[in-house]
Amino acid sequence: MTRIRTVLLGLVVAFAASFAVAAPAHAVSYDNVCDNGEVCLFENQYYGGGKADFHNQIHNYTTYTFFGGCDCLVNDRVSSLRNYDLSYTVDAYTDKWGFGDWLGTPAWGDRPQLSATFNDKFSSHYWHS
Ligand SMILES: [Ca+2]
Ligand SMILES: [Ca+2]
Repeated sequence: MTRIRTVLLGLVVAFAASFAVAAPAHAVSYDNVCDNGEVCLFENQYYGGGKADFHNQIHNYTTYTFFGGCDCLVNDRVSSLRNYDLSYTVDAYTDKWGFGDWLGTPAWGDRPQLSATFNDKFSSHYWHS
């Protein structure tokens, strides 16, 4: 009985280990690193000041804080952004939940200097193909 349990445990460990080896380095959303598949938002123009990186859509920026810079809420403070996804466009909106004016940034595109319409106004973003 003990022997069978040991073998089973060994199989479980081997299974888990195979996963650990096979899985590619996974991009972590909101970890202060702009990875492929994310949109990076910046507090200042030309990607300066605080930074926030997101893999998923975000309905409401008031629940997120910039890494570095002002260390303040992302909402209504974004002044430049970069789309690090290779295939999806990111649409940023001036209001929560995709309301208000919107600006699309294509895959691998960037916005170093947001116009007065959008500067310090974004509150949510969504992806689309
Ligand atoms: Ca990241
Ligand atoms: Ca700003």
